[in-house]
Amino acid sequence: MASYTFFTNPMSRGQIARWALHEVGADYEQVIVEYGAPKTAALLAANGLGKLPTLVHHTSDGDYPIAETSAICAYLAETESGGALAPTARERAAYYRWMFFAAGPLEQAITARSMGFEPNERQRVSVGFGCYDLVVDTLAAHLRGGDYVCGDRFTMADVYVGSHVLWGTMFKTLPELPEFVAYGERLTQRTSYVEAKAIDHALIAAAQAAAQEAKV
Ligand SMILES: N[C@@H](CCC(=O)N[C@@H](CS)C(=O)NCC(=O)O)C(=O)O
Repeated sequence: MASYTFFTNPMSRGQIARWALHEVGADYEQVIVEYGAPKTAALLAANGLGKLPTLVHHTSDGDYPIAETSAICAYLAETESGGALAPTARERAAYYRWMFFAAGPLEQAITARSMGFEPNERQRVSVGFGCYDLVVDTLAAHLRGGDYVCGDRFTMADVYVGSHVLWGTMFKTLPELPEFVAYGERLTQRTSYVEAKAIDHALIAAAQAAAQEAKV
């Protein structure tokens, strides 16, 4: 049995988790979950939300389910990278701050805008992200200060934060600021990124071909 069972769909945040799995060289078996299909008991047992990605780590002490893409990334860095992609003491503040920033304010700001919600002055006080423009400017200012989230070294925070930046600039939910573009170019050259994307893109192409064939 592989060390990890990986519930995913190639057109999901599972792409981020796959990149993380490849960065640490984890041994995993994938379970493709079709959108709209009933959630299996195995997925729901691991994650009551039935959301993707969901990972189950099979260990000699038992099975550990883990969900939330940011948590999956952090877990893999700590558990599988021998410390290489986890933060050092000096990197820890930036690592956690920007990982949580991406999972919280950044994702909320993008989602709110894409669903047509722009908080007014009064709402900005209680909305966790404040306002979209400030979230974007704050992240860009941080990336201007170094090649990676923690400075000059790639860590797992870059898999998560970088995925948001790459996704956002590709789908125009983030502006194509020079800081975002340059950061994205550094990340997409990584072997693990290329390997992981190739798998998801092949799965997407196969699903599209099958759907096309079913129509004929
Ligand atoms: N907060 C979760 C969100 C996960 C999520 O919403 N996943 C979507 C795909 S990107 C999903 O599973 N959608 C299918 C469904 O809800 O049935 C995370 O960051 O992992």
